[in-house]
Amino acid sequence: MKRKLVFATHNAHKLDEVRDIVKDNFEIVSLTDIGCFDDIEESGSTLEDNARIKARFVKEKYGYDCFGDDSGLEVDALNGAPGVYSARYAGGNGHDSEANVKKLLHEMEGASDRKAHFRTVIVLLLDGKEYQFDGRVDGTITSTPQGNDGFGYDPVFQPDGFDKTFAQLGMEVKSEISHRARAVKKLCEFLKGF
Ligand code: ITT
Repeated sequence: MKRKLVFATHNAHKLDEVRDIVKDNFEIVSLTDIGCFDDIEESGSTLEDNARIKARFVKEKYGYDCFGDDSGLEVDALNGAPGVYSARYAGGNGHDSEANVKKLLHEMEGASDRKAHFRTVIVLLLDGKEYQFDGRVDGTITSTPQGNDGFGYDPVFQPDGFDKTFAQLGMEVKSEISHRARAVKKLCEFLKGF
């Protein structure tokens, strides 16, 4: 029987991306699947802190082995913003992707350096120990949104080596080269030993 591991997220897109990569020895379940609807406050000032907060919350309250992740878009010309604030860049409760993208394009008006990267940090709590994995993908911010796949900043992020955005390239490419895919691959390599 597959061993159950909680991915501390409600984000169905992220869950699909991870399940696509971890196919073998673990059954990945979400916060929704375990009935956790608490508002886990992502109060850390780094991606690492937030990933740890999510994983520890689940372990402490529900007892499951668990991993939490946090990702963000870090733009060179904006000194690494929106970074840890990527989900709520445009304010409010966050997760308004259209507003976030609009604000990003506004902040970058006239910028000649359009280099950016997505970064993911995963914190895994397994058998009483804590482990950390990270992944990064470099690219540029386009001047207008293009494509309908994916989520968040995908319509304006063009990974290096491609002439289309993540939202045009879709899951097939994303599950190979995305920040999350790279961090999850490291996680999977590690999990194979269990
Ligand atoms: P959780 O419920 O797991 O917290 P989330 O949507 O907040 O889901 P993350 O913390 O991983 O997701 O990422 C924060 C934000 O960074 C996310 O809302 C997007 O705006 C952006 N982001 C992260 N990964 C992305 C990706 O693969 N493509 C586009 N935008 C991404």
